[in-house]
Amino acid sequence: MKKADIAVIGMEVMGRNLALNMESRGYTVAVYNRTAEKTKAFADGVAKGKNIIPTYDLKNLVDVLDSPKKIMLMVKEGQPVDNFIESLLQYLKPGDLIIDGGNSFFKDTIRRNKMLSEKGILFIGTGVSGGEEGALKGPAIMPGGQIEAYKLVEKIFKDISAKAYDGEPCVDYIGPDGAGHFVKTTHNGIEYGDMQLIGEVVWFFKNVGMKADEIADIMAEWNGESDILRSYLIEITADSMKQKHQGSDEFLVDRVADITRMKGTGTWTVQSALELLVPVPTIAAAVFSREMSQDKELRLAMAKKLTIPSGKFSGDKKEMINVAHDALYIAKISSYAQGIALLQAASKAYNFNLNIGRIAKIWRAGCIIRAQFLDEITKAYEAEPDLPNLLAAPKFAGFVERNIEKLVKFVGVAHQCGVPALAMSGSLDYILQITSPIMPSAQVSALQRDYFGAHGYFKIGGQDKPEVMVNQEGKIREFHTEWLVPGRPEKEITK
Ligand code: NBP
Repeated sequence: MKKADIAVIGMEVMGRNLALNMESRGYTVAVYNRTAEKTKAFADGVAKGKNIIPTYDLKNLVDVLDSPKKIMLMVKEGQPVDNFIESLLQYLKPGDLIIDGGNSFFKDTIRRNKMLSEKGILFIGTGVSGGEEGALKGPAIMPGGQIEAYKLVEKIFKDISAKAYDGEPCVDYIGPDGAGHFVKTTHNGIEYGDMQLIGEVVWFFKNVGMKADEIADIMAEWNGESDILRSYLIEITADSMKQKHQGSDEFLVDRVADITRMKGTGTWTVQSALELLVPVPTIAAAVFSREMSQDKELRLAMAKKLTIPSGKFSGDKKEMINVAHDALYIAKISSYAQGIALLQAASKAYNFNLNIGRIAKIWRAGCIIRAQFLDEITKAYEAEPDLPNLLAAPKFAGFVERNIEKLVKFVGVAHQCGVPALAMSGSLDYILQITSPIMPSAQVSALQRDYFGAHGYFKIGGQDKPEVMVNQEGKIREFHTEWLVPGRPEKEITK
């Protein structure tokens, strides 16, 4: 019997569909699942007659594989991944490869990579994005690990991945150990941001009196061939908003509870951002909004206790739709700028050696945030690899300068109408902060910290000289005021 080229462990939607995808590209795939019934149902169902070998114990799974063995885990992240790695180890030899394709936490991936490489086993932690359909027809794949490990599966990954409009496969070697999972996690954080931003605009439209199908039409227009907002998420918003509630004339969106659950990657993105000191207000707003959405009982109770006065929208609806369009685009640029800044900081901190232009390229198709906008990001980083921030790219900077007042207007009008817009305003304030040579709030809090805690402060040359004062050797000069001493003398701190 022909040996299998690769194995997939985990027969839930992702594992099943990836196995089918691989088989459809000419590979023989061995499969295994903890609960044997799922393997059997798969083998007797859609996999019947295909080059898919069902196995019911791990030794058998490894035996039917060609060497070096390539085994892809598509199971729930966390302990199940560690358990499978431990069980597989007894059957593997140096040079064999384990791939974790689930949404694992990147620090777990770094740990597993280290542990396995000490035993000579290669390990890839890879993001696989695109959900159920992507796994079957072509996902975006973000593999991290040893380059020699990637070489073992490069062809398979390229064959099964989505292809961008120019035919390029949406997969590329991301970097060592946890790089792939970090990039996938950040991709999901950016996805949270996109979803929240779109949700806030849709909710605003609803609050100014538009019906779901009317909003669906606007979204469909925004997904037009050459529209700057054209993206998968806008497309599915348009499609899902038209859906009627089964057996009634109501729209489904009007009957769906305002509770968005989450699995963890958005939270990990924000946690990493906190650890690496990178502000990601839009992504954090998306996570916080999901948290707030889940406390339905609290909101129901609070709505009875506190009535927030709000105005009614009285402006021109058509004009407001155009305002919202450009406001959403700017908010999106801001959100991606935050996500990319996080990738860059992680690249430095963990030596991931990430190439932002190439990562944006991978995201052009297959994944949930796919959009033509990503092409612009790739071009921006190809033209200027050392861009200080995405917002500095001439094309984006120009658009923001010309249209920022629309985001200002959107946030203002939404708030006047009592519509929360945490992510939209987070995006706006991020732009306002990052372009402020002097952040007044920081000046005030620096003084407060020195006053109550003698934490010291730096100085600038004056309101017209925002650069921080340095000494002759170029070192930043630090000062402290003796707040409680009469005359409040100031002294320079020398370390
Ligand atoms: P799930 O995330 O629902 O995981 C189901 C699989 O994990 C089954 O094979 C199940 O075995 C196995 N499993 C569990 Br649960 N607990 C286990 C344990 N203690 N020991 C051994 N196996 C265990 O499946 P999925 O939605 O196909 O996702 C697979 C991976 O891909 C996950 O990491 C997920 O985060 C990631 N991912 C999912 C999507 C998506 O759209 N669903 C997209 C991108 C990435 P059992 O059948 O015996 O219970």
